Amino acid sequence: MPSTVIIDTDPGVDDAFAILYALASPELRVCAFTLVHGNSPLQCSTRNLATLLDALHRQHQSEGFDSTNWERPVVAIGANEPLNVVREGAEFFHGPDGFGGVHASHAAWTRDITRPAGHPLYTVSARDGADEILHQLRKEPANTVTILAIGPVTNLALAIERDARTFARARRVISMGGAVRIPGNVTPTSEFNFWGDPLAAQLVLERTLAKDPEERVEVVLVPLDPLETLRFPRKMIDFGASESSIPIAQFFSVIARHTFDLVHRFTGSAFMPLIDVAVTQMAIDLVRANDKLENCKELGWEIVAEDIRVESQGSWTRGMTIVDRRAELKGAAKATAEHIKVEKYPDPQWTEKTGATHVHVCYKMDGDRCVRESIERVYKVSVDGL
Ligand SMILES: [Ca+2]
Repeated sequence: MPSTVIIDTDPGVDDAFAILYALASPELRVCAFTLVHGNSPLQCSTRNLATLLDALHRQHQSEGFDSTNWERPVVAIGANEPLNVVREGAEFFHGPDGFGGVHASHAAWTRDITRPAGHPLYTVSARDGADEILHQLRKEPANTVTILAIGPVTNLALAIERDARTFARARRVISMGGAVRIPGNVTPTSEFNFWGDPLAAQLVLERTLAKDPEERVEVVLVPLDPLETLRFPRKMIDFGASESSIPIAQFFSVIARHTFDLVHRFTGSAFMPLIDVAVTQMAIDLVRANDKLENCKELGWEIVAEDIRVESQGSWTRGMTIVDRRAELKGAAKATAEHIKVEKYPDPQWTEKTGATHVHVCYKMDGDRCVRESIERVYKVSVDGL
């Protein structure tokens, strides 16, 4: 049985590939996309998803794929602002429209989400993103829907605020966010998604230890930490640039070229971590692992439960993921709030404040396998065949 997922996204370049990988994977059934501000403003997120799904439709047509049996996921337009900070995008990285300038260079490809939708690959919801998340969680059996959060988690926080108990019907949240043991990517301390809505991130992580057990949600965090091993080759761009290539590779080549060029210019690397793809990989691997996080070890994941808190205010540390490592200095194996309490650490500012969490943090993954499998499924060729 495939695992049902909601993809909460701010479609930039890596979201695009993560989405294509999810839709190409028999382990997953995507029931909804909820759109959020992030890499670019909400209207760009919206247009990018519509344009991406239309490119996938062209791919299906080129394969003679019959979409009459395609179970159309619903698309819901969500939050256009973070909860307590001013929105700032990542146009620098993902291009002026979040998709490498595709809407200017290939305007004929541009689509938008319009109501009522008549697209073969999706329907449009009248609900906003947060309500759509709650609607799907009510509709599906409890503990069966996983939320894949690959943008700032504003929609998730709003859903929690509206109905925490329904939100807790989620099987788990898999969130790309934070930089736990390493520096950030948008500031020295912070990763883009958590920086983009730090209060929402903290509120989502706090659900792991909600006072009312009926409101608790498991959260798996994929931070920047494991992603140096996620090396997507520039060959993907060259492969898609050929006129004879398949439509989806051509499309991805156009939207991702700017970002690959940028990474190459700054780091000299011909590889790029398409970060959000790791979340899709975790969702797929959990199906292979019979839904058990501990079984994911055999698939190359190193997962540690930690009390992670997100700085929602700081002038220099906004969005920073904080773990108390003081007990480690004292020779203890692990610095959980629990552990420190036992030792009577005189520290009410940390241990007695609300906001502690119990998050499953992925510190290592098999990046090579993720690159190989995702390219094979989306492009239908092996990495060596690119
Ligand atoms: Ca994203």
